[in-house]
Amino acid sequence: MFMAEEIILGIPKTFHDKKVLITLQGKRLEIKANVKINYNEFSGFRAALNNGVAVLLESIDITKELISSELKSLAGRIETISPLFNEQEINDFYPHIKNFSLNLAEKIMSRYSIVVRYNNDADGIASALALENLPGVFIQHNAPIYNDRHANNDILTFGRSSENKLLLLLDLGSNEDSLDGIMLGKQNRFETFIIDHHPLFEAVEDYATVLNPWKELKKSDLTSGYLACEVGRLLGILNDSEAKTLAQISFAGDKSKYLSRNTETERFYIISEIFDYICHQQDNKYSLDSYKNLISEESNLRTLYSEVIERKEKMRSILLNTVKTRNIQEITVKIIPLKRFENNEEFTSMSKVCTTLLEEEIAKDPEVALLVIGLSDKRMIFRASPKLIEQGFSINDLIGSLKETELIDVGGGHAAAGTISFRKGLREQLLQSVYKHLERFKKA
Ligand SMILES: [Mn+2]
Repeated sequence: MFMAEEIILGIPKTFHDKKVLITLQGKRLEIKANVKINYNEFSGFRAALNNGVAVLLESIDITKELISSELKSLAGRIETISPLFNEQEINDFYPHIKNFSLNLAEKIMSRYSIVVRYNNDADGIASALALENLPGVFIQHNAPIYNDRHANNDILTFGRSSENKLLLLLDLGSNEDSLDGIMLGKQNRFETFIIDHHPLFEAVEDYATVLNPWKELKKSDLTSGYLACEVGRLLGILNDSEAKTLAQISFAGDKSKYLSRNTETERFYIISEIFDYICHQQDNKYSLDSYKNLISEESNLRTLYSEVIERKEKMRSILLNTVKTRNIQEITVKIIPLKRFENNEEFTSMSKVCTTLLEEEIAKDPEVALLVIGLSDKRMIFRASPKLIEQGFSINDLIGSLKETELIDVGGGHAAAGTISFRKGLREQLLQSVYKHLERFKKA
């Protein structure tokens, strides 16, 4: 009989003191489930036994009955948990988070192989950190969509086995342009779960289990990082104090109304800016662990933050010299030629360039109705000021109307931010369509 300290299959504690059948080097063994089992990159489960020797477990036999009884007790425990933050909107939405968590728990208990793809920004990273104790492979996803190229990649890398596979998309996947990738995954036995807060393309729900408050709230303030923190808490793999930190980093990163900047919260804004900065570096060597370590390393934070500030300064001076301004009705449009930045190795994130200009302009005049457009031969990045959004403007609507021109390949975003890509040569035509949309918006 093997015995050890800890466990378990991504849902720590739930199987504690249960007897579990395993096959170990060809032998069937019954063990107490208090064995620390770590999932190892799809090669199998590794159990650290109490003598300290790691053994590869070939299979673990967990019966349907065991799972359903565990799910029942998890459901009971979840019933008693209330949200991290006591807000009406959150309380109303909370049952959706509980449901999603139970669905996810069932897959984990059923030993699905898990691939987690998290968006490359502070919110995406906070989401991944909230769920890092799930037994799976975590991959930073450097695109706002999950398309068929990504799906093919996952099918090639992880799809050979006949096991059940789960793809968990964090802070991405809800939009129309992700539908094909998700469908392709489904045809290849990947079940997709999504935690996201970008505008939801409802057909995605036919192919994936989606946690996204957009449908109910039509707003993105409940960030993916916050939602993932609640899921982590409900599953018992994240404690409240870590959850609070990560949720607030995600609020800061996505400028959610649930956090405002003051001396007490400054720290979260600094961390989110650093995450946004380092995750875009071309030779990004940051693993989830190093992101996590940064949160508690005061001295590193300061060094990195001064780098961020320095880089922003440089960006500012280039911006001031290159931006073109025009006015359409009462809307100010500022156009940034991205070429100037794309050739500069320091500025790997063009979206950051656009956000920086937006923030600068809002700092100068909080009441400015401003649309920032980052422009290159193949893409446009949009950022809208709060005042413009207050007037009813939405970048998502703008992109919708650009899609009607059939000039763009992919595009998506929320009210305040979005990106489109298109073939070379269509830039001027698209820019005219943007102006037309702005004129129509003003008249409406
Ligand atoms: Mn987000």
